Amino acid sequence: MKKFILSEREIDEIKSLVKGITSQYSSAEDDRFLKDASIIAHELPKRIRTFINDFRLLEPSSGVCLISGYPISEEKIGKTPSHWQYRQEISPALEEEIILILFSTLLGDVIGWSTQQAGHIVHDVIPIQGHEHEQLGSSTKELLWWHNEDAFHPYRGDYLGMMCLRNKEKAATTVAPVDATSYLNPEEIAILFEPRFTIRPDESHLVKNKSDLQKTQANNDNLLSSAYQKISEINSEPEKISVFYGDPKCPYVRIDPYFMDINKLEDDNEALTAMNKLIKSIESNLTELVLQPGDFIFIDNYKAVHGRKPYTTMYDGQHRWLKRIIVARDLRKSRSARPTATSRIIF
Ligand SMILES: O=C(O)CCC(=O)C(=O)O
Ligand SMILES: [Fe+2]
Repeated sequence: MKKFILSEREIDEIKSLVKGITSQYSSAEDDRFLKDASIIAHELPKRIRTFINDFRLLEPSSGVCLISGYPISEEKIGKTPSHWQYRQEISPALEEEIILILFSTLLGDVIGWSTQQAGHIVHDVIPIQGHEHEQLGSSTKELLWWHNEDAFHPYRGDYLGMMCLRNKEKAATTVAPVDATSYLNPEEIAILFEPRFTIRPDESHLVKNKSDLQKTQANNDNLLSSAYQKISEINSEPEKISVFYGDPKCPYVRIDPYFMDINKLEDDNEALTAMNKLIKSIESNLTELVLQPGDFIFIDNYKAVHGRKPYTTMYDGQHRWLKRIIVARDLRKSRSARPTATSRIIF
C-alpha cells in the first residue's frame, strides 16, 4: 500500500487553505464550493498533489493509498452522532470534510446517491444501535463482507475515500488488491469477462434504510420515487454482468459476493468454479487496517475490495466515526441519472 505522512509544514499549509474556505462556506456540500474545489486543490502542498496524482495515473497494484498524520481535535469534533440522519446545521467536522473533498478532487469528481444517506455526498460511517447484525457499514457484530463499493450499479465510483475521526474500538477495515492474473488462468479470466453474473443492490440503498425525512417526502418527490423504483428493479431482476472488465492482462473488477446469489450459478458450473476460485484468492490476500484518527484512505474501486471486521462498541459518543466519500473520474458517465450537469447526486 502506498503511504504518505503529512509533515508539520504541510499540515500548516492545509490548515491555512481550509481556513479560507470555512470562512466562505458553511457546508462541504455547498454547490459553489464543489465547483471550485478542483481549483482550490491546486493550492494543496505539491508533495500531496503528486502522491494522489500518481495513485490515479499509475494505478498501483495495491489499489489503496493512505495519507496520515492530520491532527484531529477531539474537543472540536465533539461526540460521534448516534445516526447518520442526525446532522448538525454546521458540521463540527467541516474542516475535515473539506480536506477529504479537496484530496478527492485530485482523483475526480465527488458524487452521491439519492438512495443513500439522504442524498448526502459526505457520509458518516458510524455504528448504529439496532443495525448490529445488518450487512451495512453501521453494523458491528457482523463481518462486513468485502466488496467493491456500489458494485451493483453501472455508475459506481472509481474511488472510495474514508477519513478517520475516531476509532477507539480499533475496528479493522479489510482491503485486498484483485490481482487476477496471479491466481487465475486465462480460461478462468475469460469466463469472468463474460456477462454470466448478477449483483443486487447492497442494503444501504434499500427503502428500509431511507432517512425519516425522505420517508415523509417520498410521495411527492417523483425523482426520488423513480430512483428507489430503479433500485427495486435491479434488486428483483439484476442484469447479467461480467466480474472483470478492461484489459484481460490486468483486469478491473466488479464484485460483491454477499449480493451475487452465487448459489444460483449452479447451472453454470464453469462460472461457479471460476467465481469461487476468485473469491478464495481474494480472501487469502485480505489484510487488516485499523484506521487512526487523522488517516485518509483512498481505495481504487476498480482494482481493490474492502470490508470491515466485526467489533464491539459502547455507543457512548466516543464510538467509531469515519467520513466517507465516493469519487467518479468521469462525471458525464452518469449524466442521464443526474438532474443537471453540475448536480452530483445520482437518482
Ligand atoms: O467501516 C469500514 O472500515 C468500511 C465500511 C465500508 O465498507 C463502507 O462504508 O463502504
Ligand atoms: Fe464499502
